[in-house]
Amino acid sequence: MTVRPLVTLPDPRLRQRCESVAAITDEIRTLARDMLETMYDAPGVGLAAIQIGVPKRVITMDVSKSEDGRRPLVLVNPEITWASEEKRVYEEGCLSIPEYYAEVERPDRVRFRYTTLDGETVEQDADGLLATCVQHEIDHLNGVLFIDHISKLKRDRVIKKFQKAAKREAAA
Ligand code: K1U
Ligand code: ZN
Repeated sequence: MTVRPLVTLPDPRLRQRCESVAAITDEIRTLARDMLETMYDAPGVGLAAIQIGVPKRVITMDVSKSEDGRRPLVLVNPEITWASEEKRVYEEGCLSIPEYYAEVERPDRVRFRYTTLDGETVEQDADGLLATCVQHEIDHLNGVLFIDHISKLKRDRVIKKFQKAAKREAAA
């Protein structure tokens, strides 16, 4: 398993729509293993394949806070099939926008469907952090970032900050 480098703002790859996975191959299994390794190393509670530069509809998550072990989830071609009218606000972060956090309002509960690495189709209900995380990760697959859910003023400020940092790095 390999920890792969993270793609960060303002990399344009974060704005692309990712391709559906046609079949669960060894390449997809290796990608999922590397994503889990990268997510745990970061550390994060979720990761989308595009965050390591792979434009495929694969996400990993582990929102367990239990001390008795990890609860990794790998979702291939995930989609939200239902969302509650009730909203909840959660302070989100993003491994592609390091050290920036902001409150985001999203549906409180969702139902999502995905394919497992065994090729099985699963439909699952989520609330709490899992509901927030799966919405954040599916957004990544569509080129949407959590800063798109905050005010334009705040979004423009954070984008500018990362653009400046990237320019400084390129010049160094
Ligand atoms: O997709 C990502 O960038 C990962 C992101 C997921 C996420 C966090 C919070 C709300 C919604 C989605 C992260 O994991 S940021 C890091 C983080 O939240 C965290 C890190 C260590 C322990 C607990 C949380
Ligand atoms: Zn993110």
